[in-house]
Amino acid sequence: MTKNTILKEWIEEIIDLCSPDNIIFWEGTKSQYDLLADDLVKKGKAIRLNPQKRPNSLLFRSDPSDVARVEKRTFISTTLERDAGPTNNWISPQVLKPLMINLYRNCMTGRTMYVIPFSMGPIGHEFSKIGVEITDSPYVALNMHIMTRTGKSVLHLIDEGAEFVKCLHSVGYPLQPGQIDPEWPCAPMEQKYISHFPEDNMIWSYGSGYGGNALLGKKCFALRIASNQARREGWLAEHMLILKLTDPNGKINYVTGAFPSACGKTNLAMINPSLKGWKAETCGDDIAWMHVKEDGRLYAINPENGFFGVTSGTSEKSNPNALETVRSDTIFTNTALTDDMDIWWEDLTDEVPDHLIDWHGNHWYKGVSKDRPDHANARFTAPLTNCPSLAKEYEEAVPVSAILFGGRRPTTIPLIHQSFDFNHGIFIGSIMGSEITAATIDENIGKVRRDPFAMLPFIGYNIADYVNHWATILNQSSNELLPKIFFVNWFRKDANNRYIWPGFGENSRILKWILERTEGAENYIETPIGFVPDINKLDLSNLDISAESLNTLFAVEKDTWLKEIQSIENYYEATYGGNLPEVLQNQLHNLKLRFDEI
Ligand code: OXD
Ligand code: MN
Repeated sequence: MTKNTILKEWIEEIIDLCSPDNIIFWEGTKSQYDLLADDLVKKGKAIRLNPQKRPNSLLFRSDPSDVARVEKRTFISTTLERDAGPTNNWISPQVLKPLMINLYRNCMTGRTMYVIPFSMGPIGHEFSKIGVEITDSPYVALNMHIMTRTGKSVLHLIDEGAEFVKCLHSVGYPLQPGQIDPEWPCAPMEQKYISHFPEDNMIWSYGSGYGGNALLGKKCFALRIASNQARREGWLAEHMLILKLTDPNGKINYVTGAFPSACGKTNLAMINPSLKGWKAETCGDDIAWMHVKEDGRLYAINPENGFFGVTSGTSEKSNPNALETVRSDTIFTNTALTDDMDIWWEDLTDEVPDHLIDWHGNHWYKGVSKDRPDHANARFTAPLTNCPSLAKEYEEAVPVSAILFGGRRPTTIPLIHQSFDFNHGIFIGSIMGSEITAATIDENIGKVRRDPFAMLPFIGYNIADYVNHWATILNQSSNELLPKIFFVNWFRKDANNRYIWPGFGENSRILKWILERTEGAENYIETPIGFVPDINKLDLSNLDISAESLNTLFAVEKDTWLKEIQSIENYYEATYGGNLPEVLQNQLHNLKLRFDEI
């Protein structure tokens, strides 16, 4: 089994507690994956897609109550409530552990327990971390096989004494003899707990089988627990894509980017540049672990081994590389099924099929059925190596030239601006967010929902400490050597409520300007909020865009910004109260002064 006594004892403890019928050690082989996939197809838990169209691919349909991450059931359990901070749900470990132990008692009866050793980051890499997930969900085992590096070579490191994060997961649906197992077992909402114990390097998840609630290497480990490890060890665990850019002269740069959901993070990670001679390649689409190395530069590595992407909105126009990525060897969850046993989702094709099986498993007819046939949070799980734009450096820590923060802001924020320095960049990260639109039923239309650093649901400790931790990174290096920090907003609208900027491949024009800035080009004008492009120095070749549109895209209006400053102050007060980090106090103060001067 294993020579590591900590692992051995933990497995025995969980067997005693959860009483599984069988135990399987995940060895990470293709044959083990195929065997389990076949078994699930045979049992009616998964559908094998047409091998001619979508080789080695499966479709799963979840319970309608279990379709996304559940933030209200996600907890940071620290001894002191203060350490979880104002943005997390907190329960004392003294309360939460006994409560969850009661739930876990005999919860794997009638089920097989999978023990999955996994590495976040390439196995044995200096920046990688190890975990072991114990789960009673075969769906989780298959997904973890794609999303992480698993199997014997990880176990070998654990045998040699490597530390690991204990990740315990159960769908929370024990089976009594003769009881029929539903297609997607899970527990009712009030029994779901996605719990993190950063003081013990431990994750306990109960009651959900979906995505980030259950694939514990991803948000739970690589962001919430890792952000704690990173704070202790002096690095950053961030919700960021990593993109490699090669200019027409062959010069290579890497940028990372944090965007709230629905801002096109995966699309940017797989961008096809419209600018001639430019090449973009993907290192990661969701998570970056970043360390300052001896040379003073910040290096980023993708801890994941796969993509767990939203299907909705992914199309030949928005992201052809993603479509290529899911051609084979992919798990789909909650997409629709076509008559020829392939998958379909809204936006996949212009032509909507006449008949589908929807994500509930029911017949769906074009023009007749009322609801959409796929779920808005339907997902694909695909290996990184499927991606045609994957950079050859995807298993390396790469030096970052620029960090992009973004948001969906129809007004106020220009298409692009650069912070004056690293601390000003931290300020920009702290205020990012998206404007609430009519698409959401919300009385706050027009107000901004802040999602600092795109990490609001993922910071595993007190947000004030998190911001202060970012500021300590500057002490490890200097403004000159650290990445330059930018705010991009692809979503500025005109007076007729139309997006002004064409987006997608045209975003390469902005990436070009950003890289020129990182080399100190005189291609900007200074405004109170930072540097915006000098329009004459932005590459707009072969782009049909009016001077008026450009003016709106880069406008920094004093009146609007005075309102924005008021909104930031209100947000800071509501979130941090008297605990506002000094770096943010100073930056806000300086911003006000700069506006006073014009
Ligand atoms: C994700 C998310 O699933 O950010 O990546 O919610
Ligand atoms: Mn994400």
